[in-house]
Amino acid sequence: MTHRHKLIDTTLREGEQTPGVSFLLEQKQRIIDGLAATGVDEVEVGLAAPVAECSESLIAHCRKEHPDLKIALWSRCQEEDIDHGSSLSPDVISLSIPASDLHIEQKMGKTRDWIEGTLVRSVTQAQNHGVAVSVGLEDATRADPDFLLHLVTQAARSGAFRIRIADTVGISSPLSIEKTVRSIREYSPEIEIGVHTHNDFGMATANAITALEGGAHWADGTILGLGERTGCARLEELVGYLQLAKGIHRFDITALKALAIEVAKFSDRTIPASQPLLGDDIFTCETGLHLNGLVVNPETYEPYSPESVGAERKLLFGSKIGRRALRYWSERNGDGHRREIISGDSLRLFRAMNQEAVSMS
Ligand code: HCA
Ligand code: CU
Repeated sequence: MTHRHKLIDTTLREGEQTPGVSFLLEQKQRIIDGLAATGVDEVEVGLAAPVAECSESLIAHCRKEHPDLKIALWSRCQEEDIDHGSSLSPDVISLSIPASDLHIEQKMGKTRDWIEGTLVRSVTQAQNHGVAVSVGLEDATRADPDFLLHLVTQAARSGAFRIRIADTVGISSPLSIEKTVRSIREYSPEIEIGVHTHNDFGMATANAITALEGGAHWADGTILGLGERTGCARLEELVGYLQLAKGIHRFDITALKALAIEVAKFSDRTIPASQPLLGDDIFTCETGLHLNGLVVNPETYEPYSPESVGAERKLLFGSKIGRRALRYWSERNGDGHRREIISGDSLRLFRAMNQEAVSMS
C-alpha cells in the first residue's frame, strides 16, 4: 500500500467530545460499518482508559466484521491506561502528550524534561505489549519548533512508527503546517507523519490536505467535522478532495454520504443545503449564464458530477434564469410558478426550453 494520503477517522473519539454528542454502542457500530464501507484506513474507536466501556466491544465488532480495518485506541501517557488499552489488542495505540510550553507548564505543571521522559517511557511500555505506537503531539503548532523536532526524534528512537502533529486550537495555515511537516520529514525521515487539524479559523480541511501534499502520510478527519469547539477536518471533504480532485480512487463516497446523514441524525444536526459534497442544493442552478455552459458540458460549472456523490442536478426556474427562458416559462406556467425546482434531466429540459423560446420569438 502506498505510504501517502491515508486517512484516520476519529469521529468516535474526538467527534464524541462535541458538546452534547454521545453515541450509543449500536450507533458506534454502524459508524464503524460506514467507515469501513467508505474505505478509510484507520478508525480511532475510543479511549484506552478502563472507563471507556465500549472500546472492547467495538474492537470485537471490527475484528469480526471488518478484519482489514486498522483499529486505534487513544491514550493519555498514563501507565494504567496504556496497560489496559494494550490488553485489548488494538492495531495502534495513539499516545497523546503536550508539546507546547503553554500546555506543559500551565496545564500539566511540568517541564520539558518531564515530557520527554514520560514520552520515552510510555512509548516503550506500549511497545513492550507488542502494539504499534503512534504519538500525538498536542498543541504542536504552538510548540517551540526545535523542541518539537526533539520530541519527534525521541518518539522515533523509542519505536513509535508515527507522530501526529495536533493543531489543537486550529491556529495553523496551510503554509505554516506544510513548513512543519517538511521540517519533520527532513529531520526525522524514518517516522511517518500524521496531522490532526482543528477548524477554529475554517482551515482544518485545507490544512490537512496541504499537509498531505507537503509530505504527511496521514490525516485525521471526523464525519461532519464533529469535535471540540468548531470541530476538525471533515472526513467528507478529505475523502471527496482526494478522490474527485486528486484522482485517488479508493473510496466509496456514496457510502460516506449515507453515513454522514446517519451521523447527523445520531448527533441531532442538520446538513446545510450548500454543504460541500453533502448538501441538497449543491447541484441546483438558477443562473442562465451557468446553465448555458452546463448544457454544453457540465464540467464548465461542476467540479465533479452529481452522480459521483450520489446527488442529482436540479434546475431552479427563478429570476436569474435568463429573459428568454423566463418568458417561455411564464407563458407556459403563469407568474405563480416563478420559483420551481425541476430535478431529473433538468439540462435537457433547459436546452429544449431555450430552443422553443427562440422559435417562439
Ligand atoms: C484534545 C486532544 C487532541 C489530541 C490529538 C492527538 C488535540 O484536544 O482533546 O492525540 O493527536 O486536538 O490536541 O484531540
Ligand atoms: Cu483534537
